[in-house]
Amino acid sequence: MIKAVKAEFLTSAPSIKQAPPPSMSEVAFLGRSNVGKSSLLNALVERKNLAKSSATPGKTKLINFFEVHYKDGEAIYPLRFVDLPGYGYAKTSKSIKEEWQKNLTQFLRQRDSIRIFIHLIDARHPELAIDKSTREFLRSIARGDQKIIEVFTKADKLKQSQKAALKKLHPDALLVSSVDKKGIEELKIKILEHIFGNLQKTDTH
Ligand SMILES: Nc1nc2c(ncn2[C@@H]2O[C@H](COP(=O)(O)OP(=O)(O)O)[C@@H](O)[C@H]2O)c(=O)[nH]1
Ligand SMILES: [Mg+2]
Repeated sequence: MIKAVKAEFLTSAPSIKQAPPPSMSEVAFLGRSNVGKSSLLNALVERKNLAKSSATPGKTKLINFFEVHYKDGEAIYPLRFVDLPGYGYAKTSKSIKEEWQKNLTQFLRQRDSIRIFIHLIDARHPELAIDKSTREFLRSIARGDQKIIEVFTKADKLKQSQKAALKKLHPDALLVSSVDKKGIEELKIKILEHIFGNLQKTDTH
């Protein structure tokens, strides 16, 4: 088991200019409002309320940074989680949306310390236009050392046959559930292996 031995909120920033110095490998999480991003972040660090589920989704347009240390056997893996504002929230005004689009795009393009983009997609609605354009956008900006991981959330809501169909269509994606914790360990492994290389599997019980 990979354990989060440290998980702390670091800071919030409204744009790349105010972001903390890019001194560590970062994992950026993005997806539509309500996709289950806060729940997934909490599940990944085994905390109940690190990433607070916001009462008014889409209102606080801040980039949140978390300092995370994973431990696997004797090895410690330090990294940062970057929680990006949920997009596609209907009640946000057009000008705020445009301003945010600009900030977010700039952040994603220019933040060199991002090693992984985690694109969250609701497993029940896998074909939304906004997710398709996000996929295209990420593919268009990702550098060679940056990995894109597509994660289908709320897998517990799908029947076995629906899960199989989704897997077939998206063989590289992960199906996860923050409710029954399925796929969480697998996602941790994918994250750590991309950033730190193959993990030592010496202490498998
Ligand atoms: N069934 C199920 N519901 C989930 C899951 N993850 C999140 N939710 C629910 O989806 C809603 C939005 O979750 P939240 O994590 O706040 O989404 P965010 O807006 O993307 O941060 C909440 O009502 C959660 O309880 C999941 O894995 N399974
Ligand atoms: Mg949230």
